[in-house]
Amino acid sequence: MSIAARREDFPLLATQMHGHRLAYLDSAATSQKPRAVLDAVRRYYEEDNANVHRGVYELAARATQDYEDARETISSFIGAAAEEIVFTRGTTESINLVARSYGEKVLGPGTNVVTSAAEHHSNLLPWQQAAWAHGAEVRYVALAPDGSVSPDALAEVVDAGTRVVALAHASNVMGTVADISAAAEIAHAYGAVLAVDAAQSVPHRPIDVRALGADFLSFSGHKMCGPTGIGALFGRADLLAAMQPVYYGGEMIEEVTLQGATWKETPWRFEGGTPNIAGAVGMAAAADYLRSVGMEAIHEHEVELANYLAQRIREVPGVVVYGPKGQRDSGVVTFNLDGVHAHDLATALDTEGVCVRAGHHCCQPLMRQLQASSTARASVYLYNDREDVDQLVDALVKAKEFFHRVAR
Ligand code: C6P
Repeated sequence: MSIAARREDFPLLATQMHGHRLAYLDSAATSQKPRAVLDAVRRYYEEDNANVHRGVYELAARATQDYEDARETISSFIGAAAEEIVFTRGTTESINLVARSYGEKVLGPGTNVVTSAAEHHSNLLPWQQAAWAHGAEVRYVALAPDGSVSPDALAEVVDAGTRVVALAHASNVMGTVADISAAAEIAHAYGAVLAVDAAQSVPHRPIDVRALGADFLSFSGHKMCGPTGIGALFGRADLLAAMQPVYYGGEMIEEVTLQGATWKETPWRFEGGTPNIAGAVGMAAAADYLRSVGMEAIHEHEVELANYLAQRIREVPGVVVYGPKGQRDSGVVTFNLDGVHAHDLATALDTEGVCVRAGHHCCQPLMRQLQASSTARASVYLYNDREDVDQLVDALVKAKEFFHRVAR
């Protein structure tokens, strides 16, 4: 299928922005939604809406079936079993859940969590807070110049006291991709678990949690063509089964007395309260949509486009591109224009219909290592094409001329 035809699946991409064709290059922040997802959510509300796991009537049974079918779809999308998928609000909540529940179980004085300075705050703060609450240490693996985490550097900091290695699969800033299987081997050799922040990988490449050796893996629906407010945590069945709930209340109990309570089996014990049923249905529709395009094809397309993008913006004098110097393996390209604040640049690009993100990208420690207060970031997805990239480059050249004229 041509990219032009694929773009037609995404109604919002037909929008004009400031009189220009929309070049949406911010899918690492959130992706656009195909009609298949919008239709699935609408169908759920129009035909099956009821609360799950409680009603004994037909409609409630249908809603429950939709919700549990969604779990099945999401689990098969990453090579897991259905009971290993906990629905959450997104990556942030998934990581907080693991850090609190698993952290409470394994962290204490003399133990450590290994992570890196390149992590998104959502994969840094939960681990810092969990470790410090239990008297454990947080260790940081040294980053390579391109911001990546090499297995050798990881092996330097993991030891017998390590209980958790928490790493991003794909960086939301640097465009680097970690060797997760190698990280898993290192973690497992010391009896630690590997918790993967897969917010930027599950939407973009084929994922098999078993092949990766991940023990926990977190991701968001909204970055993979699904709705906002829904995400998932994969946890190895034996690990989840030994963990305590984090959210107490309705839906997650077996029996409650005035003296205590018992919990449902996993994954339901982690899903206290009415879940985001429509969100789960939409996320599953998104996974089906991505699968129908093909995850390998999506990855190849993005890599080809990101390399074209990096090469083209490097040709603009005054542009600094961060991350890998050679071939890129993900769709994220971060850059700065000499003498222009990234926010000003992104605002100027917007006037030409180009959406890029600017700021610290929720990675302040990484920004300090880059010695940049902020950067601009373009990120591509399955619906982007060379026309988007060319529109960005033309807008960049125009912005550069404007800012440099103003500065003279
Ligand atoms: N990054 C970005 O523009 P949530 O917000 O929970 O869906 O995802 C958090 C998150 C965790 N890890 C990584 C690697 C991420 O990229 C993100 C979200 C967005 O880079 C919003 S800050």
